[in-house]
Amino acid sequence: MPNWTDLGNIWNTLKELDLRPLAEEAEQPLVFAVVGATGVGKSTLIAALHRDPRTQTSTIAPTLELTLDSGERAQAADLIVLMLDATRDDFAREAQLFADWQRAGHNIVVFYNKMDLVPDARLVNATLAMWKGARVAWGSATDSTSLAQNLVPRVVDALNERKLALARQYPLFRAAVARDLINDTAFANASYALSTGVAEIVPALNIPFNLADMFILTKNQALMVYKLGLALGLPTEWQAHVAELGSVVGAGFIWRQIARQLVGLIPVWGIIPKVAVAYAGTYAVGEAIWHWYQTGHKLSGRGMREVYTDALARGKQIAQEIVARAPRPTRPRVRLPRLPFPTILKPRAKK
Ligand SMILES: Nc1nc2c(ncn2[C@@H]2O[C@H](COP(=O)(O)OP(=O)(O)OP(=O)(O)O)[C@@H](O)[C@H]2O)c(=O)[nH]1
Ligand SMILES: [Mg+2]
Repeated sequence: MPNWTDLGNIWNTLKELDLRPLAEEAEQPLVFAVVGATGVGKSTLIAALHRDPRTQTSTIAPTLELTLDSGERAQAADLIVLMLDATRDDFAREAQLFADWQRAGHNIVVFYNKMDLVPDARLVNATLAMWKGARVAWGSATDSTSLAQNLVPRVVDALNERKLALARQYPLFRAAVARDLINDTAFANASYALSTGVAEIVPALNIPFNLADMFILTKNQALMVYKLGLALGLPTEWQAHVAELGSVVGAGFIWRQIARQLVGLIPVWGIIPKVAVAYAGTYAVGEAIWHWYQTGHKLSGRGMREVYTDALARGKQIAQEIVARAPRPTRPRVRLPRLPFPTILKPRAKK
């Protein structure tokens, strides 16, 4: 029988999973076409898409830079970014191209660039109605903070099905995609923990999950770790993730750290602590990886404790929210067929 450390171990779990579809998804080339008038900022934006803000290195990914005259070549791209100079308002040629692309069903984000040069942001309101049905963003290609706040979430939304490829090939999107992956998995694990009911505490393990729960939660966590590695540009072999992230994600360790702090509350609080542990254990692993990526260092003991504390606070809050929202389980009313009144047989006389 597998023991606790086997079940809680992300790396052992990864070994068992078929990871090829995820790796292929992440490596499938994703093509941007950035289209706009001369000098609008296309090259500046393209450089920002590829630059890793942490290492200041750049990825190589296929991106088309197209002027308005060759705009029809944008049709080959997975996403068309139509770039506008926000200080102008004569977008006749842009509107024509936009209409053609829209008719052909292309994925388009309209981006008002050079907002830093616009004296009054309301100016763009005058032309906004031209881009009906598309996602519209604004900001400055020269300012990565403005891109992160406004353009990035709209592009991630437009390419929601291809998030891994997006983040892997274009570092500008890594923070947003990593955040989504961590939140989605932590939430999925919390919902799963809710669905399996109030925990009995397995005494030897001191965690509020039974072995079947542990298997599912750890599997989701393992997939999250692998996807994060792909999104953050690690090689596709899971062994490489072990080498890079192994000590960041100490095996099974995090579940226990988190659970230890909450497990005593189960008899009093019912299901909430269990849901909170499922959320927080997953969230903490994700955060540890994100920290490693951003700083190049693994978290110190104190840093890790801060991550737990934060994860637990979130976990409790999310648990309370999803428990309040979940439909209350009603006891199924079992109607028994009316049975004929039993005839009482006289015990047979012993022979
Ligand atoms: N103030 C400001 N300047 C910008 C912004 N984006 C780009 N620029 C500047 O605009 C100039 C043109 O930028 P590019 O990125 O070369 O524009 P482009 O569309 O590639 O130009 P062409 O390839 O010549 O058509 C450069 O000097 C950029 O620094 C912005 O958001 N704000
Ligand atoms: Mg250029």
